Amino acid sequence: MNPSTPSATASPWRVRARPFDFLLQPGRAALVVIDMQRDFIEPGGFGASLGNDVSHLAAAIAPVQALLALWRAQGWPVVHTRESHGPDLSDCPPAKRERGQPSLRIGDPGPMGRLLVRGELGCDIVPEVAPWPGECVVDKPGKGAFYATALQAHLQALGVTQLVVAGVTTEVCVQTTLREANDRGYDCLLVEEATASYFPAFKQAAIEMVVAQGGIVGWAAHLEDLLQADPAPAGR
Ligand code: TIU
Repeated sequence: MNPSTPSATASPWRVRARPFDFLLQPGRAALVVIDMQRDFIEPGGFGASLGNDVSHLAAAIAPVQALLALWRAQGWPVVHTRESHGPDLSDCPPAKRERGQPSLRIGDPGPMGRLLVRGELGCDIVPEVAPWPGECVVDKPGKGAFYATALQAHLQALGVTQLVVAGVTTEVCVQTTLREANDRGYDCLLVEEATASYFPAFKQAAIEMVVAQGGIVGWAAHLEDLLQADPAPAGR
């Protein structure tokens, strides 16, 4: 059997999580890696132009690598997203471009090319977690990965019902995507070590908001608990 083909008989993997265990369905859980782009993670990009200390985000790289290794080894679906705009910025609302007082705005030239513009170096995903040929890359003009993209159609075509979510930043694009996905009926698991924020307190608060009220938005798990999850025997 093609390993990426979901089997109705495959046992779920029981992952220790908050607010309660997450039963990961092999082949039906996509790994969604949000916006691991140079423009957010490296100096000189969009995140830095907003005045942020980008060094906080590097901590997510190795955990995302570990998740990618697991999903690729299993042949499960992987989705990468990029917050990005076309060169003419026709998909960038003026309200987004003109917000605040950044040192550079979306589309302005910086040391890694024009900020958040597709085709520029800064818009690329950092090499450590770069997409493999054939993996789905969703370019999104908003903070959420479902807004103005084909993500939902792609997931439906694959039979995906669960999302395991990683990437940056926790309280902006990750949280927006989690909320969009939750409203669309996906069970979402956020991997704590595989997400990061410019503001560690915001990261923690966002995680707590997800799992509060009985998992009002979804679940959160530690990376090791996901990596050590095993196929649960029937009935476990
Ligand atoms: N500024 C910030 O924290 N994040 C973003 O603008 N985009 C994403 O989170 N990807």
